[in-house]
Amino acid sequence: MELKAIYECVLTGERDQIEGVIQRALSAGCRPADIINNALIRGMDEVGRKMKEGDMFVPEVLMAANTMKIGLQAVKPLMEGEETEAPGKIAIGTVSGDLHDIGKNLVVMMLEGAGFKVIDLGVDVSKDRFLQVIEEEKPDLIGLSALLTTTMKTMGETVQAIGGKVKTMIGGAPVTEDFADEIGASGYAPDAVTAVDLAKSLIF
Ligand code: B12
Repeated sequence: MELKAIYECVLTGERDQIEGVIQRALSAGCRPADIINNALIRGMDEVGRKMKEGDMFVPEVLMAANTMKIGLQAVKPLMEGEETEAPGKIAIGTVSGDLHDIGKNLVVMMLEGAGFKVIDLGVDVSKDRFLQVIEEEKPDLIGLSALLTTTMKTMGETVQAIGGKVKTMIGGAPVTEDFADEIGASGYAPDAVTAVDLAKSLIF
């Protein structure tokens, strides 16, 4: 019931309502992970379907996306601090030309929740910026996100430019394991939970 209300809020872009609805769900005993996976992400999936079918357009999608962001912020404090010792440093960003950041933010949140130190480079991150961060921050791992078929190309170029300097993990809706092999990325994860396991396996 409560999860359905959160899902509806994302779908209709009710950004003023989402926090209250989430608080009610938490008070009713819903787990933060369920709120993320079974309400927020499901809502965004449905938004994606509607966008594809031409039932929703960019302004409405943007409202839904903002609502999702506020929702994620409300659950974030509850996901942190499960582990204490930082298992590694990860720099992550959405590649050049791509402004989608909801999935990337979710990955950041889960990695932080798992104790990693995360440098969030934001969106539209150029190849040179990734290289600069590798030089300056010496991360153990680089994460790259792409949501457009056009920016998958940029992702490939970026991974190739990074070469063997640091391991790379990639993700985003159009990205696949095969694509990761094709561009020479160290690993691919389909979602934020798997991204944490992947990061651990790549760093250790
Ligand atoms: C929200 C959204 C937008 C919002 C973005 C808001 C924001 N701040 O992110 C706005 C309205 C701005 C937008 C704009 C555009 N969008 Co848009 N958008 C979407 C939508 C509906 C949802 C994306 C999303 O947030 N999903 C929810 C998150 C949780 O899922 P996710 O991103 O896949 O992330 C998960 C995994 O992929 C993985 N992951 C993600 N990143 C990473 C990184 C690593 C390292 C790892 C390991 C894992 C990982 O973990 C995440 C969590 O589980 C998708 C549809 C879809 N189904 O994907 C279209 C979609 C991606 N958009 C699309 C398009 C075409 C556009 C525009 C070109 C539209 C336009 N005409 O202007 C612009 C492009 C702007 C740009 N230059 O980037 C198309 C892309 C088509 C294609 N094949 O390239 C899609 C698929 C819609 C469609 N069906 O047509 N969009």
